Parts: sequence; structure tokens; C-alpha cells
Amino acid sequence: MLSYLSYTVVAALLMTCHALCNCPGAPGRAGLKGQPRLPRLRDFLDTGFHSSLVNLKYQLSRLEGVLALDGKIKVVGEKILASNGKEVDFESALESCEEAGGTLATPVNEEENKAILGIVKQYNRYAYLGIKEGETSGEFMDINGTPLNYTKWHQNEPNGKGRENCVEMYSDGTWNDKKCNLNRLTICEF
Ligand code: MMA
Ligand code: CA
Repeated sequence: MLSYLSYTVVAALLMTCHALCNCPGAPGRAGLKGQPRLPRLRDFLDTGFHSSLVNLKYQLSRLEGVLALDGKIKVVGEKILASNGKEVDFESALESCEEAGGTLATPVNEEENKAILGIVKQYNRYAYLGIKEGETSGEFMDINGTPLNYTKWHQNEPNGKGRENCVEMYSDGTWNDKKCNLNRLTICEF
């Protein structure tokens, strides 16, 4: 029953997609002189490849649904957030995120900050963010060295004057510059 339902949904998606798709060789379209022409082999190959991609997207969105339902991941815009529940120093946290193919969670807007806060609250632990202080003290940047466009500093932060080079998220979602050798929750983005 479920697999029949999946098949129907995929078939419906496919039909919609193919109707929207402006493929020059789409079967059933009129030929040069106005009369319909027979589909070419390429049309079938294209449809097969296209339907594989549609099916792949559908299966991935189902998996995202399962993991999100279980509280294992949070999807925010194009990002996926996840924690391993471990509290380690900054470098170890970054390393485990990178090993998994991601990086430390770095909020670039209020929506992402709130999603990360959700995980901080879920584990009831402060978390390190993917943000570090640059050469100039008081100047913070992401892991790639790009200056921040969005910040959510707690009142009177950052106050480390070059002696607190990492950033933690408090349980109200605000940020504090903090030493890098403490144990904080690992939250990664993918
Ligand atoms: C601690 C430490 C600092 C933070 C202040 C806020 C005393 O230092 O967490 O990073 O700015 O508390 O009072
Ligand atoms: Ca501080």
C-alpha cells in the first residue's frame, strides 16, 4: 500500500515536472510543420534520467522528514544542522564536523540562529559556533576567514580583548566570546 502510494506520488510529481519542463524534445509536442512527431530515443533516456533525479529528491526529502521527526537534524533553508551531543574544545568540535563533511554551525541570519538555539536548548548545553577572532582583536570571522555580516552578541560582548578567541552560544541564543579550550556542545552544519 505504502509503496503503491509512493509510486503514485512520484508519478504525479514526474508528470507535473515534465509538464513544466520546457524540453525541446518532449514527446507529444508538435513538429516543425504542426503535426505531432514520434518521440526519439533521447526523449526516453532524458525522461529516465529526469525521473531518477525526481525520485532521488523525493527519497531524500523522506529521509530528512524521518530524521527531523526524530530530532536528529534541523533543516533551515539550504542548511542541515546536527549535533553528536558531545562537549569538547573548539578544535575537536570543528574537526568532528569536518570529518563528517560539514563545519561548525555558523548562523548567518536570525532564522539560522534560532534553529541552532533549538539544539542548544534540546541538549541544555552552551555550544561553540564556527566563528573565530581575527588578528585584530574584536574582529570576528567565520572558519573561512570571511568577516561576519550577522552577529547576536550578548550585552557588553565581545569583551575578551583578544584573550577570548572563540564564540559560544548561550541558552537565550546570544553570543559570548570565550576561551577555545573549554568543553562546549558540538553543533555542525551541512
Ligand atoms: C566570564 C566569561 C566571559 C564573559 C563574562 C560575562 C568572567 O568572565 O564567560 O567570556 O564575557 O563572564 O560576565
Ligand atoms: Ca566574553
